[in-house]
Amino acid sequence: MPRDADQSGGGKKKKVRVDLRRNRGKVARDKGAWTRGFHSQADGAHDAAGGESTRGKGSLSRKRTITVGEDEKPVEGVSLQSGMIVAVRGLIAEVDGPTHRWNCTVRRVLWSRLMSERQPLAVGDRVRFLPGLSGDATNEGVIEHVEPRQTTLTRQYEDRMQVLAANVDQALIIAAADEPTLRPHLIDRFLVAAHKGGMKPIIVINKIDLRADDFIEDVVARYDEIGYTILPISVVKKAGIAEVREVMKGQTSVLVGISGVGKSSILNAVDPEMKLRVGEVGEQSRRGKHTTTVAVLLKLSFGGYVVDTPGMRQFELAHVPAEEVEAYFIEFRELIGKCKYHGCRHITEDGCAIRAAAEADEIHPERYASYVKMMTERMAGEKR
Ligand SMILES: Nc1nc2c(ncn2[C@@H]2O[C@H](COP(=O)(O)OP(=O)(O)OP(=O)(O)O)[C@@H](O)[C@H]2O)c(=O)[nH]1
Ligand SMILES: [Mg+2]
Ligand SMILES: [Zn+2]
Repeated sequence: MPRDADQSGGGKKKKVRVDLRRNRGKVARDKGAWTRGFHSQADGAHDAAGGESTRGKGSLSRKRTITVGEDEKPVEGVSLQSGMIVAVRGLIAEVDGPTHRWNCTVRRVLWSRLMSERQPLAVGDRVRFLPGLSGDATNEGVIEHVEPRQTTLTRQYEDRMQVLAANVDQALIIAAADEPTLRPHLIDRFLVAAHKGGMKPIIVINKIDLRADDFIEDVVARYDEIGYTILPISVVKKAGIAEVREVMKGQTSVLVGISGVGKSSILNAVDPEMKLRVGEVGEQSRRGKHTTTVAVLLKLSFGGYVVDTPGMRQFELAHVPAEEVEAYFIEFRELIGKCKYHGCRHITEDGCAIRAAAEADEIHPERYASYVKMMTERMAGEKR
């Protein structure tokens, strides 16, 4: 996989080759009946009002005397319903059911188990819940069961795991050509997380109206050459929006990236029915403000679903063991097993095929540097 040698020199501005290719290897997965009845409104934010606390042994939890197994048998004429979590706000999960949206708390035993497994509920989780039994509380329920996840996008955040989205097909990793500064290492971290979680990554470089020089071209080329779909776009110039819409169509996607790269702006551009709040011009760069505050699952008017996430500053990969990291650098794969030593970590070892390829420019040196940085971090983390 040779890399164009002439892409690194010169600071002269020139137009980025907007080589937008079709999304390869689309997986059309049947989401099942329960996803088809989704509401299109994004804003059903009823917030935490009226929910039963999942904490404490107060009168609230004692009021419900019915116990329910996980077998969906009717309990006093009420059976569990299926739904998908579209937002988690504090202790309340908003769940889209077959007919409407529910505000659900979580059965305390289930909550305890999820916490002990360090698997809090996430947007995209498929759940079964007991609809509210008290007469007028028609949109309140209690989650009794969470289905095993097909995919997860996870990061470590302040000593705990945060699942940003569950059961999505693909992660759209959003970066900006500028404002905030493009950091390819961060793209590499999101790529590792997407591969670890079992979803297909697609890279989007927004704001090419602000910067489109050799550096941007090199970044686009390095991912394109190893087989990723990478889309250089501009919401402001309305360039590349149709291609983003095309990769999202019929899929469930999650948008990730640091604050201010334009995740919400992109969604508003691909689907004008969205009307998500976006940051004021210059707001993020001055104050580091986060415009989107919770992850929400939204229905796309042209087919498919998307999770808009709040931008994050860091992306810790504590859930990825050091020995797995090499597998998530896709251009390393054909060289794995060709190093002199079994169990080579590809950092300082003699006869390392991957290090040699990086030195020969066959693997992009910055990709290799990203790998070394993540490995060093992971190895230090595992010693602790
Ligand atoms: N120049 C330029 N600015 C853009 C473009 N796309 C978005 N912006 C601006 O970038 C800022 C941030 O956009 P948002 O959509 O709020 O970014 P976000 O990634 O959703 O941010 P968080 O919700 O905080 O994570 C806003 O001022 C947008 O108007 C673009 O293509 N070019
Ligand atoms: Mg946003
Ligand atoms: Zn090696």
